Amino acid sequence: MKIREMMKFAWDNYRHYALGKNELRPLSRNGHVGNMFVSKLQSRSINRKRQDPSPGGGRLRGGVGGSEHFSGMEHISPSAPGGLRGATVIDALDTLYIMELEEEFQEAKQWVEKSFDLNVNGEASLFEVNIRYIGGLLAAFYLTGEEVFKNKALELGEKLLPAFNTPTGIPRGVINLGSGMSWSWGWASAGSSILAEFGTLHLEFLHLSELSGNPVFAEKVMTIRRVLSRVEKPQGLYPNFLSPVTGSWVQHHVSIGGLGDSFYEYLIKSWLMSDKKDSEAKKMYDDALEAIEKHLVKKSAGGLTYIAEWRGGILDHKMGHLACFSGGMIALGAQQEPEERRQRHMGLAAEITSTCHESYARSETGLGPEAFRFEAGSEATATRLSERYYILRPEVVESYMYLWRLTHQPKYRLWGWQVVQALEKHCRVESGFSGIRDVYTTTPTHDNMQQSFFLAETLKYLYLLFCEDDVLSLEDWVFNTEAHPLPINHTDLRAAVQP
Ligand code: DMJ
Repeated sequence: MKIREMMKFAWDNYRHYALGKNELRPLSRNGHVGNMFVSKLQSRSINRKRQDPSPGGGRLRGGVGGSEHFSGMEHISPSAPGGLRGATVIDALDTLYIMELEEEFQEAKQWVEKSFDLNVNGEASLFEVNIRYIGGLLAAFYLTGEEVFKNKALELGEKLLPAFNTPTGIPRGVINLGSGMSWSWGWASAGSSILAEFGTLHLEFLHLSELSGNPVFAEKVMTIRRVLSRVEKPQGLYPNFLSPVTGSWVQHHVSIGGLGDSFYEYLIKSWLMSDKKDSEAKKMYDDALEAIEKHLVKKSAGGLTYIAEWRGGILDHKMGHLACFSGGMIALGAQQEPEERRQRHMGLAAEITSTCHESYARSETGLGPEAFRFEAGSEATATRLSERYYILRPEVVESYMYLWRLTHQPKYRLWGWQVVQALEKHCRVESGFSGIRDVYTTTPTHDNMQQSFFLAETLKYLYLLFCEDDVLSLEDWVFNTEAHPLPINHTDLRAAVQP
């Protein structure tokens, strides 16, 4: 009931001050529309290469600067006048429905019916549109059976297709939804596409094909699968940057956190969603996890297990908050394994989740930093000023939810409840919830942003942590990477599109 109250509070404030905008700014009591998900990158210029949708076409456009790496997964949408709106409405739909916030769900649905305009001429991140909008609409359709959600999801899916017109079929990261032109992020090395972006389409696109009867969506993601399964992998690892033109890796940075994360998640969930028929996805997941265990999993001097990042063979002993989803993923994937592997993977999942819990427990606020390091004298804490913020992210409570459901050890509920209390104390402001700039001070400065994923994921996973297991049972549903539930699919679309 407490978490339901938090959801109502977050929604009511968004609706009151920012309905139709992408996210609520709870301190200034307004919303923002452009630059979706740009908050922590505001100071960076965007340098982007724009390319014609036709293979080989392309011209350079604007901008200076840019950044090779950033520590998050919010893939900045370049300033986007005329872009998609209402991210929080779409992200919140299924959470409102599941929590039986009936009146609020109807408000959200009405906005989708009357005001959600897909005929926009703005730029958008292929990845974000897929996980937040298409994922949110599909989940709302599957939960309610309301055709409006299905139709909007299909319409939006069609608009994304031109991004796949590259020599390899690996899509580019940014698309203009009006013209269909697409290009790569300027900060991505040499016009490359990002593993966690083009590798996080499979679940939604299979459902788009199933619902429309049009195999084109499934074909697009199976082409990506083909490129990835054939390309040579250094030590069995998947680097984060791939050229959509040549299909080869552009830079050897490997991470289970930002830039890589949900690619691994979608391999195991593709297998689960296919009712365990998609054995190719399972094999790719198993092989990837084996390489991660061998090369990236480390134990600190103080006994904490973590997953390091890899830069051309050199380890960076750092874990991003984003990487904390992996405890839940590994536990989920362990369930069907032979006993020895199951136990080993459940042990690994529990240890990683415990390390992520430590990153929360070792801060003054009880909330975890954006990234934490394992260096002499510092374990599971942020050592750089720029990594001390918390933006209402879900990954740690996501792992608590999976570990609770799969082990029923009470500590996961206890840890989840501690997060609820910390959110109430440090992030709840008069008109919504806000991220904080420094988890190591109890007089935190707020960032004035109520992220849409707080409603889609953080509050949903917390709620599910305290529900009975049959509420969105893991036997029947897989959660996309934005926590939108998709039903286990009994049609093997993969077989349908293979020659
Ligand atoms: C969400 O949009 C998704 O979980 C994505 O996969 C990673 N980042 C955010 C939440 O932190």
